[in-house]
Amino acid sequence: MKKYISVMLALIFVFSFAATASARLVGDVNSDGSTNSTDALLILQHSVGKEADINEKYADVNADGAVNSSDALVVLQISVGSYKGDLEVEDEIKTSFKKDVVDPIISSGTFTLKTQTTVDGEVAVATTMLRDKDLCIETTAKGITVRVLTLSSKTYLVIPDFIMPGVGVYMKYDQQINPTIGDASGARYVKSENVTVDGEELVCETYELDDGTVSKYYFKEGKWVMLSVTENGETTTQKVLEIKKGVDDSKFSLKGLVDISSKK
Ligand SMILES: [Ca+2]
Ligand SMILES: [Ca+2]
Repeated sequence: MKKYISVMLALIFVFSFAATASARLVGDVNSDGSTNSTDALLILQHSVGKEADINEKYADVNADGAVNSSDALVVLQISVGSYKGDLEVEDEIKTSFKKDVVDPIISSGTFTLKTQTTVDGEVAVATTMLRDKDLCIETTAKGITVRVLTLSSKTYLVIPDFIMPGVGVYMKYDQQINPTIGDASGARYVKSENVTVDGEELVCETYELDDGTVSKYYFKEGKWVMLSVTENGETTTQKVLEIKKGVDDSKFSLKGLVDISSKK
């Protein structure tokens, strides 16, 4: 069964970033930043079989499937300001990075996902490990490492270096923690687009669940670098530092830890 992780938890915080979709000018077939008679001429030359240095994908300006004088006419209308349609369009691209890069690891059911957020200017790193139905989320913030562990549906809070380095404690945690790990087969592909995030060119794939949850997967050169999940109007964004199959089994053990659950 495919598993879907829409992260995460009160431990994980939100940071904001600026993402802009890249747009292009309609009819700018030579990509020089303006739509003018040069573009119209290039389209005409191309349409009569002459070699023209154009982006063919953009040359079908009226999107009727053919490149011909009708497209050149539209470009001329744009250049003289008499065109009524959109002058800029989103540069849409189809990819399947999520399917190829992310899904095989997530659906394996045993994986490690290392993410990073920034809280009040401080970097917080979280490592999420799923081992079948058990989950471990380890965060280090301000030098303190904390682990939230679920083992056979019981939740524990572990502070591994509480007493001294290597000597830790744990307590049973009454509060039910529900990281959203569910069936992702209902996630519907919405679109892919080129976006610029903090000056970096990324590919963004958007997926939506029936309950309205929107997940955006960002990739740089095929590598998964960021995830943002919007649920009930709240967006959580995390940088992805690492994703791989397998977990560190020692993180799922309470062995050697002092149980302080009963002490109030
Ligand atoms: Ca041009
Ligand atoms: Ca056309």
